[in-house]
Amino acid sequence: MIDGETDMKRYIALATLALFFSGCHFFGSGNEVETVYLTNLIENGAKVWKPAELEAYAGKVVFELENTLEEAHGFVVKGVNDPVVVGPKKTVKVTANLKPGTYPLECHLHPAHVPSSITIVEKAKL
Ligand SMILES: [Cu+2]
Repeated sequence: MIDGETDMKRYIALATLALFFSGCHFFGSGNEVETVYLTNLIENGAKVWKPAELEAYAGKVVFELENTLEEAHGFVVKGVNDPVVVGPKKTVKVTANLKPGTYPLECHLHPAHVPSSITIVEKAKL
């Protein structure tokens, strides 16, 4: 009974925290860092970073890169950051400072690796 209550309190605390962080995107002060998630996998026989298209606000963007495959893959925000290698079955975080525009997200290790793209938009001024 006591254990159940503790679990419930823990759950509520976590749920509140999750709500707080998910709300940041809309109500943030403008200084928070946005995180986007990309997963590397095989789709119809091709190596792809998914999703194919991402969107984020201008400023610092953290790319959390999950490589689900058995070989290393690369990641570069073209024209912005240095290429990074994500090892087999590894997750790596890369931070890039991005101005408004659309940037290809490429694997520099495999020319056939299908790129994704991210569109950066200016934060709305209230
Ligand atoms: Cu690759």
